[in-house]
Amino acid sequence: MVQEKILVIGACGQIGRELTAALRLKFGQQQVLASDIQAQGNLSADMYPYFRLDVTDAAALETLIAEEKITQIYHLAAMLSASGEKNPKKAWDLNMDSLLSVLELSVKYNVKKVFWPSSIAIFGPDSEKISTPQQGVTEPTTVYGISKAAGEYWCKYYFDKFGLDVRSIRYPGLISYTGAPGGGTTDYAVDIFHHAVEDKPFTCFLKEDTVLPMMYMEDAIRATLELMDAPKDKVLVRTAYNLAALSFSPQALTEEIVKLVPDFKVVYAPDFRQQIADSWPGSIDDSAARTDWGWEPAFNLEAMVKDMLLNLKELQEN
Ligand code: AKB
Repeated sequence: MVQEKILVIGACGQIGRELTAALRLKFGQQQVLASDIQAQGNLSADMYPYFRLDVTDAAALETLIAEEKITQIYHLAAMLSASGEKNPKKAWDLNMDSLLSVLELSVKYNVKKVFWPSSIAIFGPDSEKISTPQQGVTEPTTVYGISKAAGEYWCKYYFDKFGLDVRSIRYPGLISYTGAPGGGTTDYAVDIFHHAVEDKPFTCFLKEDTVLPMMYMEDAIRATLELMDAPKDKVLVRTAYNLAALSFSPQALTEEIVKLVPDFKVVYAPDFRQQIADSWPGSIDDSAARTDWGWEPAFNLEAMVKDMLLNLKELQEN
């Protein structure tokens, strides 16, 4: 049996840290190579083996894939929705060029499986708002969303044309206590917890009634591993799977936090991210993922809030 050699690109990001750790538990520390643009200086010992990689440098990526005989790639590096609007061309170049390099090199070096994350950002103002279907109107209005929508079709193209086994999920907003997200519209739902444990009031950049689809990181990591483990013939969607767990507004999240941190206060000061949030769905129909590979979320809002506060308090105390 061939031993897997897995490359995680964007391993220092919010998903990357936890996915790298989960893959190392499953495949062994030395079998999973972490890579990111970050220099090695400040990395914790558990990030190794680690390679500094600028994923837009296709030659460096090729050397790494060839020399390390990579069999699977998880390509997570991207510029998210809010940062992308401040720097549209850079977001497009990073998000698209890197994906095309990964797809091209995976075919060239016979990489067996590729994971690439899509997002609910592929949907736009004309998409159905409630239980947004797997297939239907997308029409994204952010550069990030456009890059994810185009990327989905590139993934399908490489599957159809070259048989590359590339799999993808449309992640909702992800909530985690280990790594902070950077530059997203759903980031408020992580920042709010840090303020709550530090006994500081929180200023939310979205309106109190803005409902968005969200997911606890533990569920997102499990979904990713389950999709990648699914038999090839069960992965029927070759663009990206809709995936759902929770849908809540800043107000509903605050009410749940206040049950455990009674003095916690939130004020609302919507900024440019409100328009992005307003263009996205409130909830997602993930029946294809449930039917094809058995997806089922474990965390509801109450369980997630409890777990987040507990873990952040523990981190604060140590
Ligand atoms: C963002 O807010 O940009 C991301 C996403 C929903 O893909 N978290």
